Amino acid sequence: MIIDERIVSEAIATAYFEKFRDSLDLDVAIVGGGPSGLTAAWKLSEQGFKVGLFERKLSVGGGMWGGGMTWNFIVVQEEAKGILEEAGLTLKEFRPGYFTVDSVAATAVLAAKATLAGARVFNCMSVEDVVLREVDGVKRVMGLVVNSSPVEIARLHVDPLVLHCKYAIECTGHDVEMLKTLVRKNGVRLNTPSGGIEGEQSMWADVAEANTVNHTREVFPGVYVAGMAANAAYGSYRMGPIFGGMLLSGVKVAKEIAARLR
Ligand code: 48H
Repeated sequence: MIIDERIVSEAIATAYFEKFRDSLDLDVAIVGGGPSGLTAAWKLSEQGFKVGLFERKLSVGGGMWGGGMTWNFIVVQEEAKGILEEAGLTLKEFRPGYFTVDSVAATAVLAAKATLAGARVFNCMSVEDVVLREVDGVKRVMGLVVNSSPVEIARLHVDPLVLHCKYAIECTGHDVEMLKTLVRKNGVRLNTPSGGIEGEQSMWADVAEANTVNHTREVFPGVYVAGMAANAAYGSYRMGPIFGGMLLSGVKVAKEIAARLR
């Protein structure tokens, strides 16, 4: 076979733009590809929903690759271990109820489950804003405003592109970036005690893990919050490198949105 470079370029351009064009009307748009976003993408896609996941960085996985302090293992508690087992991993019990797993394997497996289930992952794509509409006096998020991450990093003055979704999931982690933009630009009230972003508190792993799941919910019409962003939005604690709450939050948000979409 003689390789024609032009066909290689044409193949990539065609495949990518077909994927993007087919993602202009999503059931669910996920902002951020950390463990909570990847788990939500996997669980929604496997039910046949049209899911797009937008990740600023070149690699998905967020804060999970590095385990604790770059020592590349994570800990998962009893309640969440079944999620990683379902993804094909074997976990090792360190003390009763505390399981360790290689963080690179865990991240890679979640990325594989999400993409193989059909989630459209757009890495190197930053969400810079949302689409807002007012229907019957109620404001609602209807989509995302996205830009190429290299454009964002170089601070080039290039306009973004836009897509619509039935629901968006805020999974941007500690920075809760999408919600911050929504509140800053539109002065809207969130479904939080103060109506704003409560902010993350210091370390209290036990409470934080439970709250990550409890606070996974619709925070503004059309927007659910999951993972570390749920803690930041509702003012809970951090938990360090135990990841069960992130996985359980991804499962919960997928379940709740799936019920609404049906
Ligand atoms: C596109 C964006 C944008 C944007 C950010 O931080 P993450 O891993 O998020 P979670 O919530 O799934 O997991 C949190 C976990 O990794 C963690 O930090 C823990 C457990 N910390 C405990 C502690 O005590 O510190 O991933 C978020 C992802 C990242 O990959 C970002 O690059 C991405 O979101 N992102 N993508 N557009 N505007 N903002």
